[in-house]
Amino acid sequence: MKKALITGVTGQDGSYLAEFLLGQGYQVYGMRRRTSTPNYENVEHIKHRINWVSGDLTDLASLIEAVRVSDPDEVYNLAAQSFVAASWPQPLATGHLTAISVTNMLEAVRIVKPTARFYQASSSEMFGKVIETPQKETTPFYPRSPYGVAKVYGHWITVNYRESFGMFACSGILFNHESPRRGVEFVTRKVSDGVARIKLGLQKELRMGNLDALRDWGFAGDYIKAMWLMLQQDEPDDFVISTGEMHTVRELLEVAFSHVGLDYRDYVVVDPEFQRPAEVDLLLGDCTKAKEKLGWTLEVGFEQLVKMMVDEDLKRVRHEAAYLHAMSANA
Ligand code: NDP
Ligand code: GDR
Repeated sequence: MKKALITGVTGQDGSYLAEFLLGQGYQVYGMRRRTSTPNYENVEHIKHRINWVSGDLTDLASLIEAVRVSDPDEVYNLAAQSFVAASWPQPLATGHLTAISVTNMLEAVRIVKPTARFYQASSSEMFGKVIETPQKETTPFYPRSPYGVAKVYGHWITVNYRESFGMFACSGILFNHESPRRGVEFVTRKVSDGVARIKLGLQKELRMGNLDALRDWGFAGDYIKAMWLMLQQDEPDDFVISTGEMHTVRELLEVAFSHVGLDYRDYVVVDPEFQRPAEVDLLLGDCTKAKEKLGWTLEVGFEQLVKMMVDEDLKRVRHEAAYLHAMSANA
């Protein structure tokens, strides 16, 4: 039985990846950090099947121990400060968690189990300012946020450990991918949650930032398969993973609101609070290399993804509202 260690297992991608690897017959070790209130929302259904190890990205000793205890064949390094907008008010924390901690994790693997295969969660945010479209593995980086800058470091240190120490280390340059498990501050989930609340009469408006931003949005459940495929190859390499289709935030709003019979223009308010100091105007990926070398394919398209997210939020918000109603009736 193969063993995999996942950092960031409680997050969106980690939860789908853990599910997938369990389905492939892996023994899954999930690293979690200590928090005052444990957060298992995304992994509640598989919690008892995961071997839990504690560790924090910023604490090398804990990472060494996590690798020692799990003795993994594969390590998926997904943990990070992943919210771009938070990286301006917290640039140093983002640097520690999203950049330097990649070296911590690589060091833990190099010291304890250098033969383990290593996946680094790199990002299309590294491309940032448009230099070339569509963006592929050879497109130069020009990050536009402290988060993007940190991810560039994570990418190059992964490549460097591969070249310096012969480690099987891959960097997956993934474009935006979403799901009902997406954090609620990210734009797709903010919209699906907002639409559900407005539809159910619990919210009157949705305050948004730049509606003209263009993104290449895919489904997280498809993207985690690409991570696994990268670690099954004969040679380590870096791959762009994307849909090759882009849409504006405005189109996202149109699809989401019209799915419940509403017009977004009646509810959306543009609020400067959600504009970024420097924006990435456009991301569009070319994943020809992944299709050809990994045989990776997409299953869920943009509209299907948005509707799935709205439907799931409608169910959840309805359930929460019914619970609150019952509580107030009993009070
Ligand atoms: P999430 O924000 O959903 O998950 C982040 C995870 O990192 C959580 O499990 C979080 O734990 C964990 N984490 C944060 N800080 C620490 C720490 N100090 N020690 C240990 N664990 C920590 O991110 P996603 O699942 O969306 O993304 C996964 C990775 O892929 C990230 O590195 C992200 O930057 C990258 N990425 C994501 C893309 C996307 O579109 N989703 C695209 C490209 C790259 P906790 O639950 O305790 O907060
Ligand atoms: P992003 O995702 O920054 O691309 O990073 P996010 O969903 O936060 O923003 C996408 C685009 O939407 C615009 N936008 C808004 N964004 C948010 N969050 N809230 C708003 O109200 C809003 N209005 C407009 C943004 O300006 C932006 O252009 C995600 C993260 O998962 C990263 O970890 C990952 O590396 C990249 O995707 C690829």
